[in-house]
Amino acid sequence: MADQTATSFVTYELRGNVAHIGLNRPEKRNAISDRFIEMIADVVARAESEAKAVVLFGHGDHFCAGLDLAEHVKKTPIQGVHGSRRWHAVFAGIEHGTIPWISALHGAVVGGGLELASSTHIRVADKSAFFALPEGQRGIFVGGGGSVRAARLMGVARMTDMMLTGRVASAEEAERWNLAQYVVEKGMARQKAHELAEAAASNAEISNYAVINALPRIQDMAKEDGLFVESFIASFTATSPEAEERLNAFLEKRAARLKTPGSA
Ligand code: 1HE
Repeated sequence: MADQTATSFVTYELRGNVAHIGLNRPEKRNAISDRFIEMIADVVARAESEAKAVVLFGHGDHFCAGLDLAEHVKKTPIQGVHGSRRWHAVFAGIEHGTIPWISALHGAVVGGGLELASSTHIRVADKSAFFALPEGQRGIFVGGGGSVRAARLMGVARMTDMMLTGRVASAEEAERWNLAQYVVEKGMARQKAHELAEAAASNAEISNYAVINALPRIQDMAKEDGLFVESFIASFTATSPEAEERLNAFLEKRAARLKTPGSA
């Protein structure tokens, strides 16, 4: 049956300045229905108003099994277009919002679940995570931004292979393919994501905003245009009051030094 319950499909908890947002429809493997996508839209807005970073995770044994297929079978073509465009808008609110999102992935990261993860800024997979795009097997196509975001992360050749053959990638393969930036032991993804979120939350807000909003746009520009825009963003951020304080803190030896890889 499609989604008709009154339960909330998301949990929201503020841990310091990091919002933990949980996909919470485990009995349907966190499959995303129309109602569910609106609940995600609500928590995106809430997190932006009170957090400095977000950890996104799934309750139950899986991150997300993608689109709610039970609901999808009843849609007309134009309803399908509107549904896909709504996913685009909500996921764009994550990708080009104001704060960094770190996804903690386990179990199925499948179809629309991979599209959702691809709209976050850093992906942490635990060793139970598996990645697939079974749209071809279901007779449909990606509709949550996957042809743009997931293809850019892993490359169109790998995505074509996944979609044509139903190839399922392990966490380790996903890391090699750039679908995940970290692989951790089973059950540890949320903790690792929280550590990364805290680190990102401690940056200057203006730098995070530039990383989230300027970096992906510059990738879409011609080289000379990208370099030109970069100079303006570099100057704008470097002359901000936040930068002045942070640069002085470094010069006056009040700021922590970089840790070398492997040091505690
Ligand atoms: C669902 C969905 C779903 C599970 N929509 N109901 N996504 C897929 O093609 C993935 C489909 N799901 C699976 O392959 C498996 O469910 C899992 C590998 C993710 C998990 O397996 P398992 O054995 O733990 O669970 P299950 O027994 O298959 O599913 C439990 C219930 O969740 C069951 O319902 P029940 O009423 O029989 O208990 C399933 O029907 C239900 N369920 N996944 C609806 N996706 C914007 S375009 C994006 C396009 C896509 O995302 S296409 C990919 C869709």
